[in-house]
Amino acid sequence: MENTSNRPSNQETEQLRNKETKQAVMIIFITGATSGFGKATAEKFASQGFDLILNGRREDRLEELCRRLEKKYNIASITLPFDVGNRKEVQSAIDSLPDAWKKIDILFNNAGLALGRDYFDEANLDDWDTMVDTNVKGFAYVARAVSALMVAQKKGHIINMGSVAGKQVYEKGNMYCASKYAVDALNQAMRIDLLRHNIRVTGIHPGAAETEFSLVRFKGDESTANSIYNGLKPLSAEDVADAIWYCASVPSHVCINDLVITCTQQADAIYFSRTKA
Ligand code: NDP
Ligand code: 8X3
Repeated sequence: MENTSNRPSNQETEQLRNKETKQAVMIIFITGATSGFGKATAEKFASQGFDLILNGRREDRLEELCRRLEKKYNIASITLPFDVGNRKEVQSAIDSLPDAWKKIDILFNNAGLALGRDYFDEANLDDWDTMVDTNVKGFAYVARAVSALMVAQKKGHIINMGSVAGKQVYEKGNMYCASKYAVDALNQAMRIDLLRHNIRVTGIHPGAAETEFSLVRFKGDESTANSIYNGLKPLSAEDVADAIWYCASVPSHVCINDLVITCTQQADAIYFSRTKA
């Protein structure tokens, strides 16, 4: 991927890293930044002075977000559009980063989706494939590629997006739950295997949050998507971004291993207390 004129060159970025305070600017790489948690986390970290590498497949949204946040917070950013499930695209996009942008401090490994909510015996196999390709394989490809950069720096923080669905299986959750259980396992695996490289690994496991998640899950059916939040004040993307900021901003000798976060009306993946309309 070429460095276009409105993105900082290596030299420009080094200057940015050393601007006024002479303090290094921190870089966060966020997958799935075109919407929901990824987008809110980009705004949160930009507001704290982080430079951003933003991924997603919808390039127009990435461009718009980068330009807006650069202007609002005086930070630098770079768009890195690719499909996380495409192994070659993942590696070549990360390889294409200018050297200065390879000094990634935090990876928010967030891109993912649910597709369908069907009984196991009736589930759509294409939906299963897409969820596994994105939530498990894509998730692992990105972390594998970025962790290699962090190993070279002998530091880093990987924040993995799990779910309450990766802690408890619910009816018609089958393959989505399985993909998030895999995230939970890989989150633990990364923490163990990267321990010797001084890399922190955190799993975030939200409950129901109002993003584009349900609209995607129900394939554009707005009324079914909205019904998921009936009688609830669900988490917002900003609530989750604040929790991520907390995990990232604890002292460097502290690692939040696992954080489960739900709205007050949700106890776990199954139990809700909904108010009547
Ligand atoms: P959104 O649908 O709002 O955002 C999903 C993001 O993932 C989008 O930016 C989308 O970008 C990106 N994405 C999806 N597939 C790919 C792909 N193949 N390659 C690159 N990017 C991709 O949902 P959320 O913000 O809610 O979801 C983010 C994560 O949080 C997911 O992993 C989800 O499973 C998890 N989660 C969500 C919860 C909720 O209730 N909302 C609760 C718990 C966990 P684009 O389409 O542009 O590629
Ligand atoms: C998203 C939350 O409960 O819809 O992971 O699975 S849930």
